[in-house]
Amino acid sequence: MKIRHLLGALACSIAALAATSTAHASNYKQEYKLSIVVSTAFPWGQGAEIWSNLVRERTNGRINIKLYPGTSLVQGDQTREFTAIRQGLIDMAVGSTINWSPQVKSLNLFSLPFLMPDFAAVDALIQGNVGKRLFGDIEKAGVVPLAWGENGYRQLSNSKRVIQTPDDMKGLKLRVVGSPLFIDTFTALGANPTQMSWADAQPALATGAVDGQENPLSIYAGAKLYDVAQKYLTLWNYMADPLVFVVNKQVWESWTEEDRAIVRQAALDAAKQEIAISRKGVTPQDPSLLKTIEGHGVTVTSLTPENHAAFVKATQPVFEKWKKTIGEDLVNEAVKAIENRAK
Ligand code: X2X
Repeated sequence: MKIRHLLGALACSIAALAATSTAHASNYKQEYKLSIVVSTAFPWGQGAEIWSNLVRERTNGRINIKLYPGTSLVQGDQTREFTAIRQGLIDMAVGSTINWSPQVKSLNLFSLPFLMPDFAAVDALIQGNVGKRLFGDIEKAGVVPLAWGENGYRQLSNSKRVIQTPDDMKGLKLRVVGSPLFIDTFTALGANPTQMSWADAQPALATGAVDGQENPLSIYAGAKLYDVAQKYLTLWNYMADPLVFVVNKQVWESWTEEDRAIVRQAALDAAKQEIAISRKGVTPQDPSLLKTIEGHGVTVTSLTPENHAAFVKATQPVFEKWKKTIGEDLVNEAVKAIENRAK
């Protein structure tokens, strides 16, 4: 008797279990849309591809991700990407802090001019408590952040002249990305900044509608900007934009605990690889990408300590102004973390 009851109860709970797992499976979409600005020809897109492959393999195909480069799910308007993720028009993304900073103000932290002198400084922020606090802000804004990646140190290119000092920037028409902070920075330097999406930037450079732009070397080289007259390149390391691997909240909650753990770990693994790829060829130890760029007839200029100091000084008021928007406490913590970084 007892055993029969036991078996009966067991059968019931097995049936219940099976029911919940089919319920889960039927909640799952056939395909999850992942947004990125640039394709798999760039470290950024490769990071997204690694993530999606790891997830597909480790979930045995339960979670199937498709990449949408060119921010095509929002018609290329990268400043609308974050809102679209929150609303569920986009399921997942690997996005730049710059593009999401209109919605998550504290992400402007990384765009503060000359805050982060080197990769160790970037790491001190994203791998430390500052990174945790920023993930808290993204979460509060309704999106689930999983891992930090990297677009990279943004260098300045133009078609007109060598730039060594702020004076050299006078009147240059420069394409900048979608946070008002960039308009402030380039206005403070005497240039004439104009905000446009990456999709619009490339034709604008090709036709000479703008004289220059700023982007990591992987983007500059991958998009062959030396072929659209961007022959002067200044390495000034004025800022670097991290990438964030995220999932829409409802999508995240529709997955089983097991699958969430897989997606999170895959994001961490992919992001780690992506950071390594994005830093390749742009360090003193390995300048291979720089050499390739020089091979296309580009004049590459580095700043002397004096000229660097002149840029820092000219942009100091922008730093101070934006410190308030970002949060003084967060900026102070970031500055301290950078001072104490492992070198
Ligand atoms: O638009 C840009 O410059 C890019 C590709 O770097 C970003 O999306 C931030």
